Amino acid sequence: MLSLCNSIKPDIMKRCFFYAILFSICSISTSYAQIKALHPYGPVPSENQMRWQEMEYYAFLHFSMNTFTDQEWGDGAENVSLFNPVDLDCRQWARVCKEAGMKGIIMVAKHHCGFCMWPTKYTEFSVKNTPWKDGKGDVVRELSDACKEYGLKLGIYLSPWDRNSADYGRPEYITYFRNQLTELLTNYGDIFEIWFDGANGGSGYYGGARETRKIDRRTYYDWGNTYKLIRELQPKIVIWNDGGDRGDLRWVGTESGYVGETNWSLLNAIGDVPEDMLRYGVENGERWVPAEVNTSIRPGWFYHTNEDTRVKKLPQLMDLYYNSIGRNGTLLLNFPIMPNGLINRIDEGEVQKFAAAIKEEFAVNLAKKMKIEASNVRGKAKEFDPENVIDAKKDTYWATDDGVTKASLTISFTKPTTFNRFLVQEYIRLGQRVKAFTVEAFVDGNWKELAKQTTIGYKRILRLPTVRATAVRFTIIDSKSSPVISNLEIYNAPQILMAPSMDI
Ligand code: FUL
Repeated sequence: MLSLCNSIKPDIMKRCFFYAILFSICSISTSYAQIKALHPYGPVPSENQMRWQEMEYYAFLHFSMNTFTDQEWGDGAENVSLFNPVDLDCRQWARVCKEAGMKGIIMVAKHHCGFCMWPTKYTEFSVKNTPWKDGKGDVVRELSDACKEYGLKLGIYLSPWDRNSADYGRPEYITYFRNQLTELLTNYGDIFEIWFDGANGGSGYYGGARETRKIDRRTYYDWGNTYKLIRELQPKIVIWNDGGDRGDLRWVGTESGYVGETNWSLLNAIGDVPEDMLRYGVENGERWVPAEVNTSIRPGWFYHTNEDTRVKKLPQLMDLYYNSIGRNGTLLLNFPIMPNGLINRIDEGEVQKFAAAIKEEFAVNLAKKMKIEASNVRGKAKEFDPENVIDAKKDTYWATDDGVTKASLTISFTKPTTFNRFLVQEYIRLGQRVKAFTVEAFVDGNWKELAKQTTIGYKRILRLPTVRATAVRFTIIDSKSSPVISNLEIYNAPQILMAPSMDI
């Protein structure tokens, strides 16, 4: 018996030892996995919204019958023979936009007057009955070709309100509207964004009826089924809609060119969206609906000669940039096309200066290759190392342990360094989390607060007073959950000096 025990014992002991090792390996790796796992917090962007957000800056082009009648809104009774842009050159539009650093163009294919810039099968009120190219022209086709040539994405503005159509206000119009959408989303390649303006119903020509027609903007267009059609035809599209149904993107409640400093990319799934929600988003909103800032380089959306002296200049364009892209929004900047079919040289000149200034401001990232330390690193893991915010890779990030919603990153310069811009990005694929943060500079042995701000989101850029410092401290003082920061940059932007100008 004893000899039997003796012979079993070493075997049992070996097994016990083996299981003990296995158990400890398992528990170590489980707790490591627990530390590491970082789950999305709240709503997150779709792939389409992500692709769109990364475009940052793109153009709007307003060109229609209004261009020839010197109006902002046509009533739908315009004479088509007025449309004759003799020098029309969509390659010029694309070149100007490309040189401006834009990533795409959204063109007005149909404004409220109902005039169609492509030879649609469904109405006579289109380019096909104009003197331009003897009715053989197609502005959407020409722009789509030019965008392909210049590597730009194409977007379409199709006004739901149609002041020309005899059917507007009746169920038949919805079929007409969807037929037009189908043409536009089938025949011109990939469309990155579709834009449905909020102006809906009122007085108009309406096939000669010349009356006022009211619709219920929530129910009339049956947006649910229209969206289904759009997504079938263009699976990669994003929908902008200010007309009664939540699309993928939101208006910011103003056309003056800014979104709130606090800007959550969230809204509630249903319910009214008052102006302050458009401006700031909703902190605990149930859906990801990011902000697009739309504005024109001139006071009007359409071209008016008398606005040639009122084109936005560099300081205004810079404000636009920081108040849109710098506040977790995108910038949709409009060029009115002239009756000859070209973008005005003044607009081109201003936007080129703007592009050059942006390039100059963001030329040298002073945070690159500097020493960076964090007050907390999730699981002390390499995967969440603070170095990730200065590695120029958009899919790596710094994150903190669960429950740590207050944390800082300190960047030490190798020598005293002058700077005045701070850029920071959250890794929004895991949700928008940061609620408040500060930026401080280490000047003459003391920390000096340069800014105290709220949200970050996809990108936040701060214009700071110019300081000379040996270190910068970025502190998240409040966050919905562990902050996840993917990028941080520091710049010293040159001062913009403007020659005094006189409006004639
Ligand atoms: C507005 C429209 O009524 C304007 O004419 C312009 O198209 C602008 C972008 O949206 O609401």
